[in-house]
Amino acid sequence: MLIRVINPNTTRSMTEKIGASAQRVAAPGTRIVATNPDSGPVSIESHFDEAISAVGVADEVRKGEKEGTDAYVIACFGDPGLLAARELTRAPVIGIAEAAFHLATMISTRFSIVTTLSRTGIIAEHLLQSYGFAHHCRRVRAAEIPVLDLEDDGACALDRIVEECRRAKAEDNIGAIVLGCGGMADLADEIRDAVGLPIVEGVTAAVKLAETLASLKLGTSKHGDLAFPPGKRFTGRFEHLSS
Ligand code: 2AL
Repeated sequence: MLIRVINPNTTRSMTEKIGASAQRVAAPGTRIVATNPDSGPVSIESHFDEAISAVGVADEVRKGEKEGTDAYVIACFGDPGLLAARELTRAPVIGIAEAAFHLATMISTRFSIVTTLSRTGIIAEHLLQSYGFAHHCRRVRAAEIPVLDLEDDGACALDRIVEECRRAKAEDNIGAIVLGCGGMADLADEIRDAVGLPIVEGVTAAVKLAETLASLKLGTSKHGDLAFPPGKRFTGRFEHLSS
């Protein structure tokens, strides 16, 4: 089985870390290809960053279609371009936020999210609402870490995330914590051991769900709104998308 794990930002070190975490939980026989767009923001911390990155995610799905990809993972916590990506393939496409929300509700009645920056918290809140998980989430918390600090050993990111998770455990009356950034993919075990709660991490959750859907031959429905987009002419820098 071939799973393409797309890091929507263009920071290669983060893509490699995400790929290693994905491969660590993958079943024997699953091959992970971890990629990121050639162009776009180095980190995704705003609605603008998300909008630009969604074009890169679509490009990565189009590349994956030429390689016989069995399932895709979008490894950014805003799930940028998720529905557009689903339109481009028959394979399942899983966003790390939706994967984490689903698994968290199966092991707890209430969870909190610990994400990077307060301003990206609103993106998680919108997703909770649109996916129907708002009632399951007590609180969206931020450790106030810029995304690229997760790539910097000197930034004490782990300590700050652990501190925020401990506050969530003490104050939120929750059973589990969802980590709110693809760049936290390698931290779940250490955080769980330090905090003493189940820690749901989206990249690993999404890989296991992607394997499950692909092995059950459950691909993206092409009946209705997720059918391939209608062919049409694109202009200017998107002319190559014309069909
Ligand atoms: C993210 C993420 O997962 N990757 C990135 O660049 N920005 N989202 C976030 N809330 O920090």
